[in-house]
Amino acid sequence: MSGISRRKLITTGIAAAAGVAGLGVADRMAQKYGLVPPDHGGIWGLGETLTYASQRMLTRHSLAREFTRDKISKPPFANELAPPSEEFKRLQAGRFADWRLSIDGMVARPASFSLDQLKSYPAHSQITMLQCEEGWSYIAEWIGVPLSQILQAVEVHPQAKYVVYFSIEPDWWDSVDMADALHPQTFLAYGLNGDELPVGNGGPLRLRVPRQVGYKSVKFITHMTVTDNLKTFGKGLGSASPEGGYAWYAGL
Ligand SMILES: Nc1nc2c(c(=O)[nH]1)N[C@H]1C(S)=C(S)[C@@H](COP(=O)(O)O)O[C@H]1N2
Ligand SMILES: [Mo]
Repeated sequence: MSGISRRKLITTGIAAAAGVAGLGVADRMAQKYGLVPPDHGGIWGLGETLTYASQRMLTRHSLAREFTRDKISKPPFANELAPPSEEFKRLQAGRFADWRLSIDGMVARPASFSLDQLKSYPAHSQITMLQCEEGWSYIAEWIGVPLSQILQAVEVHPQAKYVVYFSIEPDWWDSVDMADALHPQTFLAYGLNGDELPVGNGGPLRLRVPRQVGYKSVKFITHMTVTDNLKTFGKGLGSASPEGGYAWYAGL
């Protein structure tokens, strides 16, 4: 497909999603509101941009479905895990007292939080479904602090566009845009179903992103960077997932 007709299709999709007339308008909107995802594959990668842009237009403020307590899955099953590293075992032996979440990048006050410090913020909870791209899912109560609270504490620069987050597992890192980072259901989760978050489910600390597919909810979070440019991370596609063929934006 030629560059021009691709572009036309994208802007037609955005125009439809936004309910505006005219491809020129839609084109300018896509640029202005940053609706081109980092893994778009070319100037106008058709599928990814269309999905991301129309989801963002339609669901920017929507909430993931929350369930009543009787819908919680028993027992919550966990995905397969790689064997823990020596570093992880050392932290676990110390009951995670030395676990830290550091935040840097486009923030006024880079900081490092212990679990106790994170728990000193008002705890929030949500009963939501975690859906794996492989087709299975479970419903659980997630307890933690909304990421927005912590981003507020470190004072994110107004020009910031993304939050990149890293696991103690080196292959696991991802990012979300500010709409998802500041979304009220995006949690730094340290609890599950009234208890500590089990290691099998990403304990002691995991990012919970309930509006996207399970792989965005990265386990064992140790570091976050706030940025306006994803090109300098990994292969520049926004996360490890597109490097393996999965979409950066995996909205439900
Ligand atoms: N660090 C890390 N995070 C991860 C994974 C992983 O293997 N390592 N698996 C991902 C995938 S593919 C899914 S579906 C969910 C599974 O969450 P669960 O183990 O709580 O079921 O975690 C995601 N986060
Ligand atoms: Mo998954």
